[in-house]
Amino acid sequence: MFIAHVDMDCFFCACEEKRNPKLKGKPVIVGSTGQRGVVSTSNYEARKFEVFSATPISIARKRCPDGIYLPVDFTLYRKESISVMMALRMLADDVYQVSVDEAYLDIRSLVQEVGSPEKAATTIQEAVKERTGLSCSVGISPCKVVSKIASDFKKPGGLTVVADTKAFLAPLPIKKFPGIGKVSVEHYEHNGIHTIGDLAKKDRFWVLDHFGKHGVYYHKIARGEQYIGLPQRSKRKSVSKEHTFLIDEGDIQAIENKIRELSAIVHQHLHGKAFKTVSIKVRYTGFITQSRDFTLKAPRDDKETIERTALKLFNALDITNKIRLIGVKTSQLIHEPSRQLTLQRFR
Ligand code: TTP
Ligand code: MG
Repeated sequence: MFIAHVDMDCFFCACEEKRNPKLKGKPVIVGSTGQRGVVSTSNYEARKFEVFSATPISIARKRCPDGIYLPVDFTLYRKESISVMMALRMLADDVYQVSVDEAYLDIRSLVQEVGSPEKAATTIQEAVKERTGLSCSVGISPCKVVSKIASDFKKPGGLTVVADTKAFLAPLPIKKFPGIGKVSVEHYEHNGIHTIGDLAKKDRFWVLDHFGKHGVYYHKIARGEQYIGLPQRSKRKSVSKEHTFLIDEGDIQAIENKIRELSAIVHQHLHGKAFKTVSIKVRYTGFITQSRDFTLKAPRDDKETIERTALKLFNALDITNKIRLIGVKTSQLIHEPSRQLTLQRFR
């Protein structure tokens, strides 16, 4: 099993630098600009001045008076985040987005295809760069907790593949475990546990007595005895989008335009998956509903095929009444090969 954790490098700042390349090379700080605000993030130039996420802006301005201070623009970051996730979905068997700038990926097939987890990590970084111009760090291991620690290991642009979990974790401070906060760290240190290796050396019952069930959870990971995977997700069988007109529509041109619009949305929601069947649904005034579908000879993953097929199905209908609702659906989704189809574009 190979789980990758992908985390964008100084994400908000990187988005700002992409929008305004003149910012590159200068210390940039994004956060609420008022005196009482805190820093959301800073780029690596600003971090040299000890300005980090959650540093009060007033302190940041003292430490880095020549920094460029920008307000938070979530609309921009959300847009970039969507593009990043689209790039990831084209490569992975499954993607679990956990925040605006990070995701876990099941990359079993990718590793097989490119030959090694290192190459898979490079492929991911290049794909994200090509699609968005942004840089990310990647950690790969069989356990999601370890992959998250690994992606943070050599930021920015980091690439860390963990072959020996126990050896990799041993020298790291216990606070590197996601979920072990300040209070827990004090408790662990008070009991002589400073590094993850210190925990691994202890007996399981001692750990249970001192740190409870949570402690045992981390203890097993520290010893490389437990791999935390990604939750199983049932694969979607179809992707569809419908539209109900405010007033029943009789203008064929307007309905065709709506079909084009719905096809584009369906295509976007497929996230690169291929499909074999395209269907339309038409509901007339009075609720009479018709649906038609067409199965292609071979799977396709492009918007034009959805649009063309949906329009053809629509034009073949004998329409005698106004239309209340129109829907476009793709089904017989191909989860694995579609990823390979799209992968070829990165080569
Ligand atoms: P992070 O991934 O923690 O940080 P980052 O991407 O800026 O930098 P790094 O290279 O170390 O990964 O968080 C992602 C974004 O979330 C970050 O750009 C801004 C936002 N954020 C906050 O708004 N407040 C916070 O306290 C943190 C930690 C992040
Ligand atoms: Mg980040």
